[in-house]
Amino acid sequence: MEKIVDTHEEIESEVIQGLTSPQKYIPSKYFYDRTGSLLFQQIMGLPEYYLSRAEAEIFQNHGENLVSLFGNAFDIVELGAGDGSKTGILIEWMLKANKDFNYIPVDIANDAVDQLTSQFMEQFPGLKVDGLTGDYFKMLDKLNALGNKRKVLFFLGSNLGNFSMKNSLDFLQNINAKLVKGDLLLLGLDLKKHPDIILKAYDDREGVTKNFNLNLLDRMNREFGADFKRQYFIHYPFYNSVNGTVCSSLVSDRQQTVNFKLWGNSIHFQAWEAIHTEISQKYDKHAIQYLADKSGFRILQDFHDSNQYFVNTLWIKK
Ligand code: AVJ
Repeated sequence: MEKIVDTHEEIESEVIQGLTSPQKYIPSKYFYDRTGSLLFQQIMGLPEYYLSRAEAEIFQNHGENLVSLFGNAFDIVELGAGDGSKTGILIEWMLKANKDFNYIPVDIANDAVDQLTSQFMEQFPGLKVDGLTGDYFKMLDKLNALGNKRKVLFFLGSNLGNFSMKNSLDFLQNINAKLVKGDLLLLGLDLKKHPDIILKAYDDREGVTKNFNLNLLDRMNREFGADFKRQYFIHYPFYNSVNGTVCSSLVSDRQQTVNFKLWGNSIHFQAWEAIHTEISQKYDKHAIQYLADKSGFRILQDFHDSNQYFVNTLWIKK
């Protein structure tokens, strides 16, 4: 398995740039250290977090149909594979249909890739798994080296939603440029629905999502010698029904200064100043069509769960 790790300089400049900008932020990829990955797995099992169940339902009910559109021989590359719990359902369908394929999971969380690789090799004897750890963008450059079978890229779980619409478009165009005509992209996207349902998915009763969000600060303390006090920050997500964006933040409940021992920076917070930690975009048909059109893909087919909460949309490079 190959790893491309961000350098200390890259991490320092990303984190400090975020925390010294006029609107403070921490890039959401920093959620996924070991603790964060475990917390996200817990989130996927929460009653409020409908996304994972909806996608699993789609794969159970429509997986056979969906994988029949892949052809007979191809390589699956999954960006942001995580624990692969839903992908396993599609792999079962592909094995049942005797498809000839390799599976290449890519994730920022090293532990997740290691675990997924050993789990899938055990669960699916004969399946060829070859994982990669690192930032999506760096990993895309590896795609060329894969050989000339058709590529089927998976980007599931509404992971695209962590990008702004503009960055999503850039990213999809980037992906498109790395593919050849006829290659496929399977996206999992969360759809607009009643705002209360959406907000609750990011503000669960048990407070797991709150811990997931606050773990960012703990991680800064653990890895970069910061002295964030998590009790002085409030987990505050909200859903903007106008643009379809859930915006998650940590709000400083007082004036305070946080020091990063490792780098020697002091970050000052005014009372009620926020750190923006994540966006989770919700889509509709028009937005999805727009993204496909502008990034050089054609929509082959859409698959929905019974509630129409979520879509898996299969695109082909034009
Ligand atoms: C993994 C990015 C799809 O935005 O819904 C879950 C992460 N954040 N709860 C999402 C997340 C808070 C999740 N994604």
